Amino acid sequence: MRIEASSISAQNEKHLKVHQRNFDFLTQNLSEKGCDVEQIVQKLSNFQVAIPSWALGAGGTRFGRFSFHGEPSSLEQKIDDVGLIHALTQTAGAISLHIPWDIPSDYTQIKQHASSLGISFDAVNSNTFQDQKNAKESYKYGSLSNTSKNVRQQAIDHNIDVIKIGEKLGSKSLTVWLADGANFPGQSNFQTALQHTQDSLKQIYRALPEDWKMFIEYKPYEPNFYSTVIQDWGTSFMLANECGEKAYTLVDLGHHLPNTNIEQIVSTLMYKGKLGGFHFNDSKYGDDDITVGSIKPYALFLIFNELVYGMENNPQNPDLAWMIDASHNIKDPLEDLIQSLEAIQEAYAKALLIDQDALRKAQENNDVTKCQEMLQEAFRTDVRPLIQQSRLKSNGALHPLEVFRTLKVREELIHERGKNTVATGL
Ligand code: PSV
Ligand code: MN
Repeated sequence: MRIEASSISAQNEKHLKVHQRNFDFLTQNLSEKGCDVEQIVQKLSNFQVAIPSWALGAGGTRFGRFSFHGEPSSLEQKIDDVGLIHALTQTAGAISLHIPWDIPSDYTQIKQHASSLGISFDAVNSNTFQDQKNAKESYKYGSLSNTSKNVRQQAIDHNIDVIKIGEKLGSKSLTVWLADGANFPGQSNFQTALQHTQDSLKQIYRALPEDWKMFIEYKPYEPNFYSTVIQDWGTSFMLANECGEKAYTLVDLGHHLPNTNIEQIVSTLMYKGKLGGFHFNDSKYGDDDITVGSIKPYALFLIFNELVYGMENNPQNPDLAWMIDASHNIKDPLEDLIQSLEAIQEAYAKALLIDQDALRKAQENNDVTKCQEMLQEAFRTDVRPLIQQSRLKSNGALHPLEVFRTLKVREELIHERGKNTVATGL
């Protein structure tokens, strides 16, 4: 199924008058405060977030999995799903593949298919947290950190294969997330595990094409519950520095212990030019992978405030790779992803309202009350007309979720694909 621009604009017709009124009202208010509304709308239009191929099927938990039917059962269909989200939101122009879940059989055809939908290939992700069928070695006790040289070599080779697959697709980065760690005290020698991981990452780094980046993700716990080799941003940062200038830290919002000040981590990494990418999701307790902005929208806004500051003031930091990394246990993944994209755009738009120079001045003067007021004033502004305007300009939907339902997208997908298809992924 494809959604034509004409059916989106027909749906937009119904809301145009109200949208114009809201947008004009907000534009006037913001302009009086010195905001450049046109520039903000342009920045929102330019902002693209990759959709992970593994988030298009039902996620499930270790207790069960409930299908919502019509899941994509091939890479082509996963790209179709991202195409649907992108047609509606104009914000999801890329897909991030996980290997070996998504190995293309015909590269030329898959590239043509993606580009016909305006979709490019973002970071490729390696998988050394599961054993693959017929694999010689097992990752039960780790991959890049394993005590066995043969296991480490298999994991290194896999990452190099993933780079080769990504090259054929036009990807420009590799994301490495390791489940390596220990479940019990005493199980692992921390220093040896770290040393092995560093050596293995350096070997993968050497295979990286000139114009590629390597992103090193960290996570405090799960699936190992006592220790994780790359447990925090400091370890990732240290490893990225050891590897070289093309290696960066990747921040996944769910990979922090409760109440961690993620905005400060973001700021430190950008200051050092080492923040490479971002995985968006939200959580209440752990790596819950739920809809972005559903639990802590203010924290997300504070993170975006630092990102905006960094994007304007840290030329030493490269452009960031944005991706949603969520799991959909009970909601339709496409609806959930649309909600996440909206929440990301909202936090970004609110952060763009902050007058960074004025904030700096208030900070220099230690005017704490004013600093807080400035942030909260921006956060309390309803910026949705700005996001809608940016979508309208790019032929997206004013109300993507409503159009998704009005056009009966899920029903159509079930009709095309059948009820019991299952997407690859976790
Ligand atoms: C791990 O929890 C993670 O966030 C990594 O990004 C993985 O690649 C992804 O989830 C999918 O398992
Ligand atoms: Mn992640």
